[in-house]
Amino acid sequence: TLNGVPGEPNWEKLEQTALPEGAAPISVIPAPLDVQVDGRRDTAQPLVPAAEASLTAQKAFSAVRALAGRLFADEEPLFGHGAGHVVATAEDPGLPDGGYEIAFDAEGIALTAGDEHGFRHGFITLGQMLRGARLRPDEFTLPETGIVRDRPRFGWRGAHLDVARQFYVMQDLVDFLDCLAWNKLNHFHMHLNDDEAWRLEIPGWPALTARTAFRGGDELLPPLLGTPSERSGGFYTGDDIRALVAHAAGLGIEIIPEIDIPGHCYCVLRALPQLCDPGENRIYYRSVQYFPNNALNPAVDATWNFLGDVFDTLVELFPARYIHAGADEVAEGAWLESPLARTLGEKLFGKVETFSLQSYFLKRVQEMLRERGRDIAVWEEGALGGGLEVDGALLVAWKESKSGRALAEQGYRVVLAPAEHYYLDIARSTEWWEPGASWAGTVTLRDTYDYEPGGDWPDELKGQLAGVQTCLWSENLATPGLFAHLVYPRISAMAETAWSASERKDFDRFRAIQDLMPVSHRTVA
Ligand code: TNX
Repeated sequence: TLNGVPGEPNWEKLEQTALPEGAAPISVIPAPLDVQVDGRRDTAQPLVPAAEASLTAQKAFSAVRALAGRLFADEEPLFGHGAGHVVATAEDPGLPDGGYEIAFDAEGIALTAGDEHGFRHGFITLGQMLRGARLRPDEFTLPETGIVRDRPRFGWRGAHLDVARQFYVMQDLVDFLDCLAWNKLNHFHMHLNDDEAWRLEIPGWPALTARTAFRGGDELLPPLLGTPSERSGGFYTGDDIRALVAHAAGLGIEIIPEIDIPGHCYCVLRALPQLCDPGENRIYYRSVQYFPNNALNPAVDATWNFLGDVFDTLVELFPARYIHAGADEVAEGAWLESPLARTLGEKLFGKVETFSLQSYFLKRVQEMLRERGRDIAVWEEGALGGGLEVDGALLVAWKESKSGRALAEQGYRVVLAPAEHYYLDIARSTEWWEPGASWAGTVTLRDTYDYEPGGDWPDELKGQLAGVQTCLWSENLATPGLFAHLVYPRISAMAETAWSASERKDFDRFRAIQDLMPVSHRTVA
């Protein structure tokens, strides 16, 4: 289901542009930090590891060889064993995390890295060079001499995917992870539930997935339009997640699971009525997306039993430091007419107020995660009403580019995902035929590319900027082709900012190379 063949029509109607004057003739995205190269090597041969490569280097080579084999299955292999361009490898613990150096000379190619990530990144760079040199030999080379020095700008180079509003089968996720890896992205934020569905099997709570994961199979929600397929519904078992986490780890990608609470829980409350306050017996608010009474109630004991089991499951399946607990878009008015919540609010704060109760809810979640050895991540609304304890908390800022700075000033660690630059569900242009949401305007490739994270932050706050990520909300992503259209190449534009030094960014250079990047989901298998 992958198609990275150059010459495919690019749906954003980018003409194929030439590499700008003075740009290094290598087809590498994201742009490396320092490139001085000359000459060209024969491109018929694949890249092969030296026999004496360390186990770490061998592991990275095998992972990248398999990755390229999946991404470009119809092409001549980029990596092999036996005859080819031998890549000598050496370890230098002095190199920065994930960084690498490649030296080209008459003796051959030598890759130096400080860790497995660095070797993987170096091999990906070499594979990208060789592939570009094969497919567009007039523009790109696998160099004869010179040096490439490279290291990532941010540690958090992420992509979020909403697997609640649409179900993605395992192969979809593997294809997407593979594309992330080729872009040197290393965090996959997996949005596992929303008002419409809950996608993770939780032992002891079968009604949750049975009643919510198959749209149209239950009275909770209307069926999806179109022909039912394997993508119309489903959920992930523990074994699915273990396999996915292992696949991602082999590519250097950490999966951050998100359980979106207390808001966005319409289907949970319908499937598990024991989580509702029985006194809250009428519709008294609707969420942004117009779901009635969709917030888990902190004053209902069963809420905490349920969440204990959910977090036990998450901690068992996902090794990541952070567990994301949502916290976005709790409707103003939530809990105000729940007698149990009113009593709790009066007791705790002497008043009943949605965001104070939200803060109480989230601090309790933060504590539950700490007891399980993990830290909490939330969307930026997690700072409302008193917020979280800043120690260890990570906030994902999405509302506008400036909101992240205010969160950092409060002491939080921040990931920037501003909708007007990094929301891939927003339409790419104002053309009448352009699919996508419009609430954040339009997000052109250039809007994504040009965003400068932390550009207006004072230096003393910059240490709190963990990195950047795209978000893909899937309400309207009914077909795989639409997914491809919205995700690529904007995700590569974000990846260049996540990885490359800002002075290395050059939109014209990026444009000339971007169609060599792989695309998942373009066709239906
Ligand atoms: C806002 S961004 C949401 C999602 C929607 C998205 C649509 C955020 C944390 N919440 O529930 O899907 O807008 O673009």
